[in-house]
Amino acid sequence: MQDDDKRLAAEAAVAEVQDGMLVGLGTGSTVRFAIEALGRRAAEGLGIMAVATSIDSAAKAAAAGIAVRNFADVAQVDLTIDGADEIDARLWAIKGAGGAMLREKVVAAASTRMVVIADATKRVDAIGAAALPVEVLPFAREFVTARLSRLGARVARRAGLTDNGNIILDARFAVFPDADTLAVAIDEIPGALGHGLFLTEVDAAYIAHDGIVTRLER
Ligand code: ABF
Repeated sequence: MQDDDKRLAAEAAVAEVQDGMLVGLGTGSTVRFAIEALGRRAAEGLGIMAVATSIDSAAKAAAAGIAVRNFADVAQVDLTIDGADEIDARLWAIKGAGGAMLREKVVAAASTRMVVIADATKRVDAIGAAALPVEVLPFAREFVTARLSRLGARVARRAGLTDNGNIILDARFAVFPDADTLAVAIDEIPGALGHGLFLTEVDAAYIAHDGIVTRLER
């Protein structure tokens, strides 16, 4: 059921893709459905290329028959389709449970339009219950942990490394601070390379619940 909703939301977003577009591909299980749907449209003759926000999504896109460009060669993307961990009515999102939020934010910022796809479990009244992931230069691990703690977070280091060779610290807040202030505060920590607060990037969201897709537009 949840997978059906992920697929419906993904297909609704893929319907926005037009011939000639450079499409940004997010990461995660919902995006996997978008990659499959986009692959089917490409097989039917839609002339698109893609950039991916993770090694995993790049591999899935190539396997689906989608031509994938190296994002390092790209300055602008037409439409990016990505998942989220939480999204609210303001189209504020927390992303990064999949660990790809730094590349996701770069690609989102490069995109003319950025669309989130999700099943209804991701739709919240106000973001903040999910852990907020912060990608951190390994060299700065304890320093950034201390700075995040000072902002009121309980901090846990996630196992493994990102596609960029960095670590992730998951920050949880008993009471979520003002999101704008928090985003600025984390942006200002040297060694914190990126975080999962997306407050300005999302232009629209397709949220599916029990087979019905709702579109939210900024
Ligand atoms: C990425 O994958 C993220 O930013 C988000 O953390 C996650 C969502 O994954 P899923 O669709 O599997 O819930 O989009």
